[in-house]
Parts: sequence; structure tokens; C-alpha cells
Amino acid sequence: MPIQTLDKDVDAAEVVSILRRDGAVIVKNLVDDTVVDAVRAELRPELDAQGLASESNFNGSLTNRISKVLAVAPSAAAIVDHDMVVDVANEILLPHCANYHIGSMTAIEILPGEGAQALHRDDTPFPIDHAGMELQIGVMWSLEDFTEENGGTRVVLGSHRFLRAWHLPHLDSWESAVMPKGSALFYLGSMWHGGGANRSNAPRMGLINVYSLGWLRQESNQYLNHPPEVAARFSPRLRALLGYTPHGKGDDQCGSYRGDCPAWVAEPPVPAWGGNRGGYVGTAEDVKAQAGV
Ligand SMILES: O=C(O)CCC(=O)C(=O)O
Repeated sequence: MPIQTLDKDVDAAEVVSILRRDGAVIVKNLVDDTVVDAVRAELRPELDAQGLASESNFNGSLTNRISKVLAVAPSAAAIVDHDMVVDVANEILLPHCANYHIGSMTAIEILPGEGAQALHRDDTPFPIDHAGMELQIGVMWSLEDFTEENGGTRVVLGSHRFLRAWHLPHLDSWESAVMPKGSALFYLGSMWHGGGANRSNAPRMGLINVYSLGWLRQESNQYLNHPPEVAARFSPRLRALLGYTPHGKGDDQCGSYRGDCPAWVAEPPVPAWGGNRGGYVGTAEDVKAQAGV
């Protein structure tokens, strides 16, 4: 069975329902080429300079990766903070936390000749299996057409139903995410997946963002990848997604600073979830001027 693929004007509720049923779903052409081309151009110098620094058995030796995505590619804000992503993440994660944040954000360029990445779950850093509670959702964006030949992400549909202590998936039962440039593959953190082998003669570039329950430690340190002066360039909602907001209130709060939100990100206040159209809002100076600091 191929991964179910929906058009971009679909309701978030339908995306959520298929995600819960299959563990993964594609929404086609969710951002247009202008955004994708800007992100690709901004990522290019850092991919070339640092992309192979995280080479490993798991990451591969012919795969460029970078984690400080927004620091080098501010246009990626439109993707990381996309309304459809927030609408879907609200449904999957908010039943289990007061707010959620980005656990990792990685631009991944699989070069020709790279082999397939090991299939894995994204939630393995956290030693909890709690029926009905997803710890994370992932969204892989195709920054060019994904095909089976160029290494489109492999997913094992239905594998989110496996208890990690008991089941391994059939390692030959995966499907490739075949999707045009600007599409999004949504998948649950408990679902087995991995990069494909690139048997084509061109690179395959994607941006994979994982959103996790707000009381979990972020897998990749967003405060170092996106320090305050970088985070200040983005919308309040995106700053909150980067982790610049506490989880919970009062005595139940985690991540507080001077008793509450870090002042420089709290003004203008972090809005109610779902209310903000997000995106790149200007330089640090613009943000400070708006906030009157
Ligand atoms: O590159 C891909 O398609 C998937 C990568 C992935 O799942 C990972 O690195 O954790």
C-alpha cells in the first residue's frame, strides 16, 4: 500500500486521521517553489562548508546535514512554523502537554551513491512507551522532487502500532515517500522510517523537523543552534517553538527564566497557540523596537 497522498487544501483533521491510522501521510505542494528555492539557496553555503561534519554510520558518509537551519536559512521559517504543521501537531501533542517545541531541525542532502539509512524511530532517546501518547511528530519537507531512486524517505506504514520492546518491523516492508518539491511527509515519532539510498545522479535535499512534547528535553539543542539574537528575528510563535517559552504555569512550570518567560522573547507576549500566522518578522533590532526594549 503506498503512502496516502493528499492535496494541499485538505483539512488538518483529515491529515490527523490518516496519520493516526497509518503512521504517515503526505500533503503535496504545501509550499510553493519561491519559498523552497529561497531556502535551498540559503542552505547551500553551510551545507557545502559543514554538511559532512556529522558523518557517522547512522548519518551516512555521503549525506550533508546541518542543524542550525534558521540561523543560516531564515526563509525556512515559513516551513518550520507552517500553519498546517501547527494544526496537526496541536491535535497529536497538545493532549499530552501544555505546549510543544522543536526537538530537532535538520537539513539533509543525500548525495548520489549514498546507501539506505537504517530504519529507526525518532522517539528512541526517550525510554517511555505509553499507549495512546505520541512523544513527537516529524515532518519531512521535500526541497526537490523525492523519488524512490533518489532516496525519498522510507516508511513502514502501521509500525507506530508496534511496542518498541517487543516488535521490530519487517525490514523489507517499507514504502518510499514519492512527492513533488514543496510537499510534506507527516509521520508519528513512533513510526519506523529512514532515508533511502540515492541511486540517481543528483542530490536529494530535504528539511526534517521534529516537534516534541514540551516537557521532554529537546534532542538537538535549539538554544545553541538558534541563540537569542537569532531567535529574536522570528515570530513569537516560532520563538516559542524553538523553546523560548516555559512549559506550563506556576509551580508546574519547566524552563522558567527570572520567574517567567525570558523578557526579551515575552514582549510582545507569546500568543495563544494557533493564532499567529508566523514567519520571519525582521531583524533583532526590528523586534526590539516593536517590543519597546
Ligand atoms: O533523510 C531522510 O529521508 C530521513 C532521515 C532521518 O530519518 C533521520 O536522519 O533521522
